Amino acid sequence: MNIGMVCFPTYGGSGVVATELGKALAKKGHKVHFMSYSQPFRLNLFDENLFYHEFNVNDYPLFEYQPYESVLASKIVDVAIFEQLDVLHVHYAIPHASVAYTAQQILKSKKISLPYVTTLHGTDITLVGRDPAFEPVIRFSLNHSNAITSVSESLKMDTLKTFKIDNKITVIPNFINIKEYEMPQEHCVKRKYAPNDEKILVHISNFRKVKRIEDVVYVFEKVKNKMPAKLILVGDGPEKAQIDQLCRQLNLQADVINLGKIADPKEILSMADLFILPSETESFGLSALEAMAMKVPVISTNSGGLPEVNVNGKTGYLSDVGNVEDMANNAIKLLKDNKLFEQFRQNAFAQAKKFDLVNILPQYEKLYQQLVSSPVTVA
Ligand code: GMT
Repeated sequence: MNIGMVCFPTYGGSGVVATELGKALAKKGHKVHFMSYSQPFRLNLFDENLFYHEFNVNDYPLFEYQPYESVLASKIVDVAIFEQLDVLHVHYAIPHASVAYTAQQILKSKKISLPYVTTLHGTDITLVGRDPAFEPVIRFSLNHSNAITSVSESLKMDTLKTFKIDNKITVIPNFINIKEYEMPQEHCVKRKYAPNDEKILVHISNFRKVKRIEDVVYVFEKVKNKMPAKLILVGDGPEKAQIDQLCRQLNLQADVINLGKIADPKEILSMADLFILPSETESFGLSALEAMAMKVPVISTNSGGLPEVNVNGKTGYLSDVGNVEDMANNAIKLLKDNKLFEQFRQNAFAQAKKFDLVNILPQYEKLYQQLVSSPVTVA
């Protein structure tokens, strides 16, 4: 199949899912055409069957806001015609679902059929999508998607609660390629960050408010009061400066290591003892799954789709949003009990295996196949 893939190229779960999906489809012989304004950060263009079509959104003085949607729709039309796309897969509803609809209508006028799949990732529904200003456009473009997928049952429920969707929503969870996590990782860096064998807590995100990174710091402070520990923060974003300040206020700066943006966090995760994810809302929590695939138990909130990934008392612990006391107690309990900790590590890995690529990829392929075999009418 010739598959068009649209995603945001920036650091974020939706871009990771789109890129890893595209890479896996390309390995199976499909031709995958990415369209974006810059290269998605995990995309390797030397891989066979992967293509990248960049577009520029011109900064004309008349525009206070650049016409991203129009340029992207034109790019989709162009790529669909010249690469003979069979199906288009857009990630993150805003604004990609309505852009896909526009492109589909333009192609229809040229008697070309292009079904599109919209994958809902999270904040496109739970945060940004809640803005009533988007409602008519999101509802319309989702109802006109030829298929909608959501990354968790929880996000599906949130979508149905927020928007009047008559269309079917199929849950296809986030995935990892477990084989890549079974490979031995480089461990020499552990000595660098934890020279005295301190426990290592890790948080990875794009540092937005919704991640509640201050709770990561408070949990770490409580853990550090009980045992030697280090906190590794991976990522960058709007909350970063405030978090640095908080670490200084709490006099933790010597034990907090900031690594900034890292495209592939496997090496960092391989030296982690615990992964901390105290998000306000989290539709799935891909970073938690990546940690679990590396046998790292997860201390998280119970919000959104997190309970579908992190099993309380088995692969980690779940607490109410903001309950740093509970999160810290759970972390300390696990870190102090070697036998329990080892059990959680094995459980985390076993749970992660359920989300292995080999189980998830066929679900996307089946969906594309269904759309291709019943094309949209181009009358
Ligand atoms: O919030 C992020 O970290 C980025 C965001 C995105 O859409 O780029 O992530 C969302 O999509 C991921 C992939 O499907 C999910 O695993 C994350 O849980 C989800 N984030 C939130 O719901 C906050």
